[in-house]
Amino acid sequence: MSTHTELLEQLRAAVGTANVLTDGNLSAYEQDWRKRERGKSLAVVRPANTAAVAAVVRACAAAGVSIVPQGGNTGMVVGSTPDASGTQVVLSLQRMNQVRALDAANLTVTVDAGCVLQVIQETCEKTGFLFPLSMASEGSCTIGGNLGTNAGGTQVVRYGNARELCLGLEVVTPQGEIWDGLSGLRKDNTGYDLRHLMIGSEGTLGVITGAIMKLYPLPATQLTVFAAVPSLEAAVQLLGLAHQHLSAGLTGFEVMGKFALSLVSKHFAQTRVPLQDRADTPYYVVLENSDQESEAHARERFERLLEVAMERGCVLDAVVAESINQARALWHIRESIPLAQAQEGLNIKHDISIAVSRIPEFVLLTDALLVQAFPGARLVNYGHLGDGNLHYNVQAPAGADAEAFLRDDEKSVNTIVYDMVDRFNGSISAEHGVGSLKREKLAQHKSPVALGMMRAIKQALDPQNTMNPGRVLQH
Ligand code: FAD
Ligand code: S2G
Ligand code: ZN
Repeated sequence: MSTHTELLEQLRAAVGTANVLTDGNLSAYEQDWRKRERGKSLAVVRPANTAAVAAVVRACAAAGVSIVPQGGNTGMVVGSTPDASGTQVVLSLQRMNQVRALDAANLTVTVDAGCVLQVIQETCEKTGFLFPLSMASEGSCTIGGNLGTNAGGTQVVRYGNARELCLGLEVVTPQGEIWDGLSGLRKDNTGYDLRHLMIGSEGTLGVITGAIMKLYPLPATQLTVFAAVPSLEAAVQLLGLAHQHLSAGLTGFEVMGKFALSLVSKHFAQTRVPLQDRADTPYYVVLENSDQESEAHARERFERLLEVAMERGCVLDAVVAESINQARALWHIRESIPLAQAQEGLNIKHDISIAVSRIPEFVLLTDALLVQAFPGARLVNYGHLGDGNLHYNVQAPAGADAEAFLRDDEKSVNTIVYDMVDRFNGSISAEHGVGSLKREKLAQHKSPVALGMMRAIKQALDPQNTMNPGRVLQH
C-alpha cells in the first residue's frame, strides 16, 4: 500500500471518511479568492476538534506530507491553497467554528480557530460586548486566518490589528503536539512570547486551533461621515483634525479614490455613492467616531470637527449618517471596492504602509511613474489611511486583456511600486501577509539579518518544512 493510501486511511480514522475529501469539485479549497492560482490537493481534511487536528498533523508528519492550514480562504496572497503537485493536505478549520466561552469580567472571548469573524462579532454583541476586528471579508474569514495573517481591517486606528486583540492561542505544532496558551492573562512575562510568534506566521509554524481575544464595551454613540476632499493632502489634514477633535473616539478613517468609487457605481448600480458629481474631488473619506458619551455631546464634537475642516478647506462637502442604517450604507460603499475590483477583472494589488505624513508625496511620485510606464493603466487607490495603509492597486487599461497585463507587466509594476515603498521606508505588506505571491519580494526587501532570524525560527519549529512550505520564506 503506498504511503499516500496508508495516510488517507489514517486521516479517515482521525476525522471520519466524510471529512476527507479527495474528489469532486474542490475549487472552494483549491482556488484562491483572487483567482490567481489553482492548486490540487492530495486531500482536504476537516477535523472537528483540536485532538483530531493533532492526529492529522502527526499522521502527515510521519508520512512527510505537507499541510496547508485553511480558514475562510479569503486571503489575498495565495497562502491558504495547495500547490499544483497533488501531494499536500489542506487542513480546513471550518468545522471548528464555535464560540467556546465569554468572560464578561475578564473582557475576553474564547473561540475555535474556524469561527467566522462575523459570528464572533454578533455573538459578542448579543451579550453587550464589542469584538472590534472588522473587514469586508468578515462574513467568510475565520479568526484563525485573521491571526494567521495578523489581519487589520477598518477599525485598526482605534483597536489595533488581530495581534493587538489576541491574549492567547491554542496551537498544534508541526510535530502534532498541542500547546495550550489560552490563559487570557493580560500580563504574563514567562519567556518568549509564543503567541506573537504564531500570529502572522501564515500557517508556517503551526496550526492555530483556538484563541482568546479581547472584548470592549459596546459604544453608546456612533457617528459616521462620508466626506468629499480636494486632495490626499487634505485627507491627511482631516485625519490630524479628527485625532485632535475626537481623540480616542476616532474609530475608522478610510480614504477612497474617485476611480475606485466609480467601479462600485459601475458594478453595483443599486449602491448609491454620494457626492460623485463633484469635479473637484479626487478623493473621499469615510470617518467614524464612537464612544460612551451622550449622543448630544458626541454630535456636538463631530459637527465642530466638520465645521473646522470646512473652514480650513480640507472638506468640500459631507454626508453625515442620520441613522445606524445610513452609517452601514456608507461603510458598505467602502467595503464594496474590493468586490467591484474583482468584478472589473484580475488586478495587481499593493497592500502597502507608509508614514501617514508621506503618503501624498508617495502617491504623487508613484502615480506619475505608473501612468508614464503603462499608459491607460487604471489606478485604484483606497484603504486604511488612518493606519498609513493603502491598497494601491493597478487595473489593466479599459478593454485590455487583464490576464496578459498581469503576465506581461505585473513584475515591472511591482518594481516601480515597491522600490518607491523602500524609498519611503514603508512596508510591502501592511496587513495581507506574504503567502507565496510576495515571497520573492520579501526576500528582496527584508534585511538579510531579519530573513536569517526568520529562517532559524522556521528551521527550529518545522525542520521537516511540512507546515505550509513555500509561504512567507523560500524553501
Ligand atoms: P485563509 O485565507 O484561509 O488563510 C490565510 C492564511 O492564514 C494562510 O496562510 C493560511 O495558511 C493561514 N491560516 C488560516 N487558518 C489558520 C489557522 N487556523 N492556523 C494557522 N494558520 C492559518 N485582510 C485584512 O487584513 N484587512 C482587510 O481589510 C481585508 N479586507 C478584505 C476584503 C475582501 C473582500 C477579501 C476577499 C479579503 C480581505 N482581506 C483583508 C484578506 C483576508 O480576508 C484576510 O487575510 C483574512 O485574515 C483571511 O482569513 P481566512 O480565514 O480567509 O484565512
Ligand atoms: C480592503 C481588500 C484587498 C484589496 O478592503 O481593505 O484589504 O486590495 C482590502 O482588494
Ligand atoms: Zn484592507
